Amino acid sequence: MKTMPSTTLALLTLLSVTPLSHADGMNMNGMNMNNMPMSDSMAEPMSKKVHHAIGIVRKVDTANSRITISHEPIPSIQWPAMTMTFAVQNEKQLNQIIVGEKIKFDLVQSAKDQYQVTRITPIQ
Ligand SMILES: [Cu+2]
Repeated sequence: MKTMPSTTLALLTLLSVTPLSHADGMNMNGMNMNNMPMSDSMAEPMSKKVHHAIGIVRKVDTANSRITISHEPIPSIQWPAMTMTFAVQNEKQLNQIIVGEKIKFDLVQSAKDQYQVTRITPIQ
């Protein structure tokens, strides 16, 4: 008689629903940006103000037009240094980008708590 211990089945079920990677979860929500000192007095209407930043490329996701960057502090939006994933405005921006290289990039607010990369320039 063939028996499979129910504990084994339970374990397999658990494993199958465990996320294999947290890399894609590194967005603004995951970073707990809500605790950052973005004061209400600084609240301004969503503008197309361009912010400039410098960082190291950690991941390039051309299929989803996303780039993960360990960026330096960005004083204009009061961000500390962190690693996070951005949507890029045009996936062609990712064509020449290599993981590990240092870049300067521009970002513009695209929605509440969301910023989109509008330009990427490798730094020699
Ligand atoms: Cu950030």
